[in-house]
Parts: sequence; structure tokens; C-alpha cells
Amino acid sequence: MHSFLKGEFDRQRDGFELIASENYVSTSVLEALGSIGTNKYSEGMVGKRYYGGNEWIDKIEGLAASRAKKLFGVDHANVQPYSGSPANQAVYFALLNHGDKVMGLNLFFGGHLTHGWKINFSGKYFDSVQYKTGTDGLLDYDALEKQVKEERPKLLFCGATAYPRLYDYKRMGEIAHAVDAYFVADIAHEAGLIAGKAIPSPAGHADVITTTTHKTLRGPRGAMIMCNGEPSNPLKPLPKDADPRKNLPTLIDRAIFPGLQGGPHNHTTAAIGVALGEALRPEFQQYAKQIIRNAKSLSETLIDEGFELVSGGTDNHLMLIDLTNKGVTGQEAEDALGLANITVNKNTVPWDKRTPYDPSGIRIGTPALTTRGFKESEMKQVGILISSTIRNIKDKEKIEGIKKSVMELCEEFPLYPDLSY
Ligand code: DSN
Repeated sequence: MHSFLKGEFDRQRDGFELIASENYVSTSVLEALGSIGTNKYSEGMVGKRYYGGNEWIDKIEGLAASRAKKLFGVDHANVQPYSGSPANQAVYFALLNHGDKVMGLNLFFGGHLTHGWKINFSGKYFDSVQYKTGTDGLLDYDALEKQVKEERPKLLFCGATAYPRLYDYKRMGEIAHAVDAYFVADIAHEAGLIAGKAIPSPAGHADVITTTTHKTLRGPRGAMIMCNGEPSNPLKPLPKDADPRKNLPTLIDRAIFPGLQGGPHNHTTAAIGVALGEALRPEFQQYAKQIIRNAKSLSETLIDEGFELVSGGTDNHLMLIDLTNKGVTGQEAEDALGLANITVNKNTVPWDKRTPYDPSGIRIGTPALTTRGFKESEMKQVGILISSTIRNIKDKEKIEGIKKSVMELCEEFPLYPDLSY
């Protein structure tokens, strides 16, 4: 196992990490993640646990939650979800009944499995209706409003894994609330950009906000659910006629435990708290803005190199490339770039004629390389190296040469210089 971890360390150090949902955490986050928090059981909430010996865990979880509230401007944060999918599952469990109607963005158009995809729990146990983008790759809010009025879902999800533009949270909230639906913003991808005040927040528009903590937010793998209001005593049942909208924190907390999960992963909670502390510092705002500047620089370079970007560019940390005009599939591009130490993932593009396992595009994001210190000029070099790889996709020698250039640029921006395996 040690040699495998060393192999992964070398891979992360020696290549361009361009998967839009990945990042490099700080050594403080790593330290908390590898801590003795993992030894402890602590079912329940701060101050109301089902196991003894939780006086320090209460402080750890309390600090993480209070930092989340401050960072995102919300009244309540549950930091216990194991990851993004369980967090979304908890929202369904808290607010809906089996078979209720939900609406989310279709997976082919950049949506997430848990937003109602048919073979996911969310599409199997709920009546899922999906919305799509237009042929331009952009959300069409008028079309969405019409569909929501016709379908009258009980919950409308906003959020995606491959949408390169900003959301109109205000408009989506109005659309959902006009039919009395809950509006849930899944900000997993953009959380760090929102925390760093580089893009607008759904706070004040969404009833519930879910997020992972390991993408742009640069924390450990984990998740949070946020909303407004104060939870009631977790040990007292809610009255049968309690208004769910006035009891969101209680319903969310109880869906996490005892509804779905057991003991929280306290080492992860500690690491989330450390990452949130980092995100509260002014430097993080610079980081968030630089992610977007880097994405713009990379997207402009790729457009100059003849690549077709869904929606024509990006406003956030990621871009989606439709490779059809290059005569290359997403899988072929992912494989060739991988040989050059450039890690990306294949991805469907809106109205894709291919399948998610063998799609027409690739998704590229800048959070990890921005953490490493890359700026606009380096991102231009990254774009040229990507372009070169695709142009020489069958030429092993040329790709070997590109890999050398990738490694040289990586060496200029050392990753974890104080860590060794
Ligand atoms: N797997 C995540 C992503 O790559 O966007 C979504 O859950």
C-alpha cells in the first residue's frame, strides 16, 4: 500500500491536474485528516451525543459548523454528511416522501446523478423530471419556468458537474417558489468560488444549500448541508402539524442522523474545519478570483487553437470541450492527454450523440493548478500543450516530448515540498 501511495504522490506531483472537481489540500488539512478524530464515535449533534467522551469532538464539530455559517452567511450548517451524494440523499429524506416529484438538470447536460437520474436512487424512488440546456449549452430560464409550471415538482435542484456558466439563483428560486417547491442549490463545484466572493451566492434564494468540501473549497472529501433557522431539541419529536419550511435545520439534522448515517467521520470534520478556516482568510479570495482568471486564459487559448467550447467559454472554474470538430472522442483525448501527464475527464456535451462512457467531450478545470501557483501565462502554456497532444494524438514520440514539457513546468511549481514518501 505504501508503494501505491508513493506512486499516487508522484503522479499528482508530476502532472497537470485538470479534473475540475479535484484540488490539492493544504498540509494542515492533511494533518487533521490523518488525526485521532477517526478513533471516536459521536452519533448525535453537538452537546447531544449518544456516546460519552465527546467534549473535544463537540468543539471540533462546533468550530467547523460555525466557520461554515460565517463563510456562507447561513444560520445553520450540518457538517456530518459523508460526501456529496449522501448529503443530497439526506435532503430528499428530510423534505420529500417516496414518489414525490423532483426536477434537476439532466446528466447529459452537465447535471448530477443525485439530481434525478433514472438509475440513481433519486430517479428510482422519486418521480423525476429532468430539464435540459438549449443547443447553445445555456440554461433557458423561460423554458425552465414553463416546465416547472407544468410539472409542479416538490423540489427543484440547481447545480451541475459540467456547467461553465453562472446560475441565476434569484430567478430559479422564484420559479420554484411560485409552485411551492423547495429550491435546493447544490454548489459542490462552485463552493470555493462563492466562499471567495468571486461569484454570487445562492444564500437568500435557496431553501437548502448542499456542497461537497473537496472541490474548489479545497478541503477533505466530505460535504455540508446549509439552511436558515435554528434546529429544535434533537431529542424531542417535532409536532405532527409542524411546518416543514419553518423546521428545515431540524429536518436536515434528523435526516443525516438517525435517518441515514451513523457516526460522523470526526477526522474529516476536523479537516473541514481547517479548510473553512483557510477559506475565511483574505488570501482565499485572491485564490478564488485567480481560478476564474486562469480558466478564462485557458479557454481563450483553446479557442485560438480551434477548439469548440460549450457555450463559447467559461465564467467559472471549468470548461467543456466538444471534440467532434477535431475527429477525436472524449475517451481518446483523455487517454492521450494521460500519456502526456495531463489529467482530464471525458464528459458528455449537451445533446451528445454518444454515451457517458464514450462521450464526445472532455471537461477541464483550473482549481488544482491554481493552488499550485499557475497564473494566466502558465495556463496559456497548458492550453498549447493540450492542443499539441490532440493534434499529435497518434504520435507516441511527440507525446513523450509533451510529457517532458509538462514535467518541467510542474517542477517550477513544487507540490508538497515538505512531504515525502
Ligand atoms: N464526481 C463529481 C465531479 O467530478 O464533478 C461530481 O460528483
